[in-house]
Amino acid sequence: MIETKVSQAIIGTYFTKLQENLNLDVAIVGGGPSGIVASYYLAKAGLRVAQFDRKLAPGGGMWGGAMMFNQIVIQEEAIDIVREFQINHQPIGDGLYAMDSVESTASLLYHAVHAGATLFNCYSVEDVVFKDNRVAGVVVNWTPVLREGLHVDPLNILAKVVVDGTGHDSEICTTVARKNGVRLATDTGGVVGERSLDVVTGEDEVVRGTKEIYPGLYVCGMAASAVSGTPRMGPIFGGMLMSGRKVAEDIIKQFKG
Ligand code: 48F
Repeated sequence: MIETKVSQAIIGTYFTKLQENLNLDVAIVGGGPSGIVASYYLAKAGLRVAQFDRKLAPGGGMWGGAMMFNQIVIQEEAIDIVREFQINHQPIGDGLYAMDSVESTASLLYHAVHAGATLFNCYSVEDVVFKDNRVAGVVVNWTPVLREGLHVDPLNILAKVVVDGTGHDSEICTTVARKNGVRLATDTGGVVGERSLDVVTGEDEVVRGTKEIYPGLYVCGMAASAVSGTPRMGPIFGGMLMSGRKVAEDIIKQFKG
């Protein structure tokens, strides 16, 4: 009966996908633009990468443009990434381009999946696996379980490297520092906290702050700004894309020398 076949196909293929992703090279936490770009370049380099986002629709803060005007701005420095993802872009002068935020987000997601990354939505990463003073994986649960406050244990997914791409709250770095009493590679040893808006400084420093913040844990995107205490930048997205590419390049170097 087709009714049974539909259910069997969904259950069978879903659990195969989950089983295949229990031992990752890289687990990306957060499906914002920086994390998706990282997934794309990592998968393209042949690494086993999965990305976990707590929302139904990954994409983070990119879908909404600015104040729900669904356009974003990108600068010349990131235009090669925009071209790689085949996103339409309209020059607006001064080395800046405007792009449709929905098309941009959809293109990032499409290319990441086609490069070989696996996306898991509705997954909240509530903790990490921490072994021998290294971050060694993620602890995941269904977002609705956490929202309902149900007493249900999570599952563990091992990863040689974890990337915190959780945006403004830098949730994974915060959790690692708080739960394990360790020092992160920041001025204070903890999460410094994002500063108020300054576009030029913010865009430069988010890329500079994209790094391994603790053994086994990298940080990208707004999480990198929050951890290192650099300014936010608003709806210009070049820094996010370049941060995603940089974290991927650093990790690929670590794997392939
Ligand atoms: O914040 P977000 O879009 O990440 P980003 O790559 O990009 C930031 C920009 O969108 C924008 C900006 C640019 O100038 O300022 O804000 O830094 O997306 C973060 C994603 O992480 C998910 C969350 O649902 C969102 O989609 N997320 C956050 N914490 C968790 C998580 C968690 N613990 N587990 C799973 N997903």
